[in-house]
Amino acid sequence: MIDFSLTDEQKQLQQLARDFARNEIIPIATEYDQKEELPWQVVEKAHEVGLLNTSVPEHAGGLGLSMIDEVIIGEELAYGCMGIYTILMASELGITPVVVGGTEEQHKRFLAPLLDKPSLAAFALSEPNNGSDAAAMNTTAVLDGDEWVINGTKMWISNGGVAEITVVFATVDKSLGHRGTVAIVVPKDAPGQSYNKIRHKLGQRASLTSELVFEDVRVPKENILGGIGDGFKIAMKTLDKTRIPVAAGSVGIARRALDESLRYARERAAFGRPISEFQAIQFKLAEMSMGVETGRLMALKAAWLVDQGLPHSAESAIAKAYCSEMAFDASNEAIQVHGGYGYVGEYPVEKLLRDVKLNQIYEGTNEIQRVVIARQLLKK
Ligand code: COS
Repeated sequence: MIDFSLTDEQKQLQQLARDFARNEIIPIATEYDQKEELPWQVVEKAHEVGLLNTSVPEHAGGLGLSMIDEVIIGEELAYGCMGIYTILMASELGITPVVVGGTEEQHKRFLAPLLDKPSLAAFALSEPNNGSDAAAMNTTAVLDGDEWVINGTKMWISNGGVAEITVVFATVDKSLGHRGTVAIVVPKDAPGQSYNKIRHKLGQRASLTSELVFEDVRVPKENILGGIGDGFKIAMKTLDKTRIPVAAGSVGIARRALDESLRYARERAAFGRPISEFQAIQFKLAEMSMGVETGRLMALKAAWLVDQGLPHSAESAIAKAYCSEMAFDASNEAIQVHGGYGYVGEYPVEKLLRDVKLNQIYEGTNEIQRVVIARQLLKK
């Protein structure tokens, strides 16, 4: 049986996230984009209303929301601002490897404290010289008695430097390739960590993106998730899940592009009538609507597979790549509908385009998504 309706709880969640975007995100989005600053008050408010760290499992005291729930929330929050949504989304990204690769005891130890106060998590895989080839990581982890000693530099880390916990992927022996990798939880207060905020990003400027430096950082040996050799696979299993919220966020951006275009097209007159009466504009609106509808279905289907415990690598890659490209096109067309006004900051559409560009790059470039999809096709 196929049922496209949301449950009453899901409708409430959607309304909560929609109100949150309208009241807490949209009013400050431009300001924080211009300031290139993380709006911590949004993290506090999200914690207060229950929209932060929602994937922490129930046995660790969290809400343990399903992936479908995450998709519903993600579309609404990104409608407000993709950069601000990235702060919350990246925290779920930092939580997911603990959920995927950790024991119940580790879930309680690392994730329960995140719920006590407004707190963020982070996921540190990419390095200055390794992005797509994630297994080629150079950050090292050496077991010294009862402690791991971590050295190296991680790059492009969302929430890097402010997160309470960071899951760091490292190698114990580079010659072993992915079989030498480990995933280790590093608390913020472990000495030897420093970070550099990356400035002058094209978009998503309200989210903090950092370079993280680890110099002889020592953590207990019990902070490893899984065992030696599991790091890369934990990262892959994580990304198979967390690419879906990127897809959902992209749908939110596209819906915003559509709404802004509809509003403007009704107001703006040319040749004696509103531009919404011209087919050239109507077709753009119709294309955007087609994209929103198809993108949302893809994101929901991938999420449904996750929630059913079914294989979902290809579907999450399809949703991520399709939705981010669809939303890029929708934002681009929204600027075109707005003409010259779309090109300046007075209207929000230029920001949509700047923000959505990153959705084609982070959590695996869209070229890597195609690699994942093609490998699944050829495996069959
Ligand atoms: N789930 C579970 N295991 C997986 C997996 C997945 N989705 N993908 C690969 N693996 C396993 C493979 O089965 C293989 O295991 P065995 O050696 O035991 O058979 C191992 O991992 C290595 O896999 P593979 O040889 O396919 O790895 P590659 O080095 O060729 O890399 C890609 C595969 C390119 C897909 C991977 O490096 C990738 O996703 N890169 C992008 C990273 C990324 O998204 N970065 C963004 C960071 S967050 S901003």
